[in-house]
Amino acid sequence: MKKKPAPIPEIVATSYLPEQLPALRGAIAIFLGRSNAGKSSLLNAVLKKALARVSKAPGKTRSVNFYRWGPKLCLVDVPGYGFAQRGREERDAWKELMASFFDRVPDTALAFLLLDSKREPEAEEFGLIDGLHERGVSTHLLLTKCDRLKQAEREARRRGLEAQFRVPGREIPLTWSFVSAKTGEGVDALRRRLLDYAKEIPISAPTHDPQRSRRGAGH
Ligand SMILES: Nc1nc2c(ncn2[C@@H]2O[C@H](COP(=O)(O)OP(=O)(O)O)[C@@H](O)[C@H]2O)c(=O)[nH]1
Ligand SMILES: [Mg+2]
Repeated sequence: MKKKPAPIPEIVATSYLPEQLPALRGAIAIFLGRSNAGKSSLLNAVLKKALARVSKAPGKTRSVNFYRWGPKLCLVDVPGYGFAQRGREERDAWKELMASFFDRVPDTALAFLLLDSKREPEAEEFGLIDGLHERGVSTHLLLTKCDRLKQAEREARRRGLEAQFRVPGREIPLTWSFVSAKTGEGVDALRRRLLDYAKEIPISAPTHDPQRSRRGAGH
């Protein structure tokens, strides 16, 4: 049997403002994490195409970027929360954009939270994990840039995460894996996971309800 060619990824929207956000339908995979975590690099590695801009200076991306990959799957590069130092106005605009975006995210979405494997998870990461869990969105933690870790550091990281996330009474079923956009480690597995996920999700009507988005803006 002839193998089906891989779908060609394309940018479908770049939203700087809430009113520019597109309706979300079908399989939605969101990539979150603070600025410089490696979101754009990983997306490019998964898509095998340099669509997302990789920044030299942290905190550059302020738009939510949507990439369509095949008829059903939409990958979303969500800007990081690492530029609070840029001033109040910009921070407030970012918060509003995030609130509007999360209002549109269906509970069938799949979230990938990226954390630089050299960094410890902090309040932002725990907050995002809890917030996504409350919305019923499954979340997988991706420990990025793992090419920079020695074997012993990996082991330490693994044990640290067990201690941080497997706390008795904390019911959040979080899974994680190491990835590197540089060496490709974990990238094929992630790509397969995305394609399998897309197979499970029917193409549905847009989930965005403007009424709901006005009421729910509270991030
Ligand atoms: N060593 C290494 N560096 C990476 C990797 N992925 C990203 N980087 C670097 O980390 C910085 C931030 O990457 P970027 O993808 O723009 O992060 P974003 O802000 O989360 O989108 C850039 O300098 C990248 O070259 C990786 O897998 N390994
Ligand atoms: Mg980026």
